[in-house]
Amino acid sequence: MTHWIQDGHGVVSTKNAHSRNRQPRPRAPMFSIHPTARLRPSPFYESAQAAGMTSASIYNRMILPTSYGDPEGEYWRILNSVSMWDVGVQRQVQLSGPDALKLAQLLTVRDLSNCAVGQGKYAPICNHEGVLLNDPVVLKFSDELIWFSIADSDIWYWAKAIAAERGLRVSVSEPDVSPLAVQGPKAESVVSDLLGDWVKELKYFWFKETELAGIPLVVQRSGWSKQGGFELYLKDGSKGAELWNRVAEAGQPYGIGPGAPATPERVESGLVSVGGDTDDSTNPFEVRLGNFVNLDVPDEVVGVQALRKIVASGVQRHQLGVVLEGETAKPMGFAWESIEVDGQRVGAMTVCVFSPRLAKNIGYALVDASIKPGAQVCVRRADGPVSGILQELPFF
Ligand code: THG
Repeated sequence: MTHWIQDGHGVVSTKNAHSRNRQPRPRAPMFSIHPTARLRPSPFYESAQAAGMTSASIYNRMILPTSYGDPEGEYWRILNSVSMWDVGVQRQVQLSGPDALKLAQLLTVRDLSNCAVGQGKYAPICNHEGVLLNDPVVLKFSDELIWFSIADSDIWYWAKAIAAERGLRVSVSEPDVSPLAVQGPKAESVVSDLLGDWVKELKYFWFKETELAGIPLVVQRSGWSKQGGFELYLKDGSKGAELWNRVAEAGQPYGIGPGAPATPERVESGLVSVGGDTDDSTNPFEVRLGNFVNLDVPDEVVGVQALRKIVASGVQRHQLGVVLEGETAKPMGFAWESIEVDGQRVGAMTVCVFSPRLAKNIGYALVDASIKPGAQVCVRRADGPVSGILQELPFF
């Protein structure tokens, strides 16, 4: 049993098996986000605030709630029961018109020719040099209507530019669509109680359009965790609070609570954060996304020719897990931390977080391809060097 203690300053500590690992963190200066029309709240923003949101990040020029004051409790809830996340920042880039499918295929190096109507695919977008720009989930409604559910970069401009340069008959727009994720082992019970048993038949990444008491939705078996779950894409931004409340109510018997994409869970699970774990020269092979690249897509697909050359000449870096020595939680700050072997820089740690399951600080290493799992490394951390061991990903 875990007992959560609020110390009055937003710092939460716990009395459980791992309490020796937890130290009060230096208190961050309090600030609030200045409202401006440049920065959009999601339709769930008011609900997230009412639910006690305590921290947020910025993603696609929107506010992404990241915690409700109890990060470790929120982590265990995703693992053991069910959590609901405002991920309205996962914006949709809508391609519509006779050349929608053609544009979609030009934009991603994953082969979409076998993507069925009603199916989603995880589909990396690269630039002409093969550098990873984004890793959206593609949803195919028809050959003439496709969504790219994007990560954090401005794919609207990119898609519009490629469409214009290639003379395609397609309109690129941003529809009124905002995902609410329901993640965890009990997510299926919550979503089937809400929408019906048919959701149990949905295959991984497949989706269906539906309605919940007049709230228009797309329901997909997906989400940025490896604990299973669904994403409810709200198609009417005026109904955010209504959807939030209905999910919270349906989830109550299963112990649902507000949460967010959890860094410890995603790192343990080996999920990539494009922009966080990648830099302006990272290609998909370097960060374990090679399985989502088809080198035999047509030459006109943006980036594929560069990727063929990269494969032919050998991929220079790869992404491994790193387990650090020490049992005190020391998450990473804003910047990558240098990784050395025998005093030589071989790459960087791109994320570091305390893993509650391993009771260690773990992270990702983007290192020279010659550095293999099992290697002993030194990470130049903010407060001094720490040794660690590299291993294959995922951790779980
Ligand atoms: N859901 C939706 N949109 C999104 C995300 C999401 N847009 C932004 C961001 N997340 C995109 N990034 C990812 C990264 C990984 C996965 C999904 C979106 C993912 N990957 C699995 C894996 O790597 O194991 C499965 C991939 C597969 O087998 O196809 O789920 O979360 N709507």
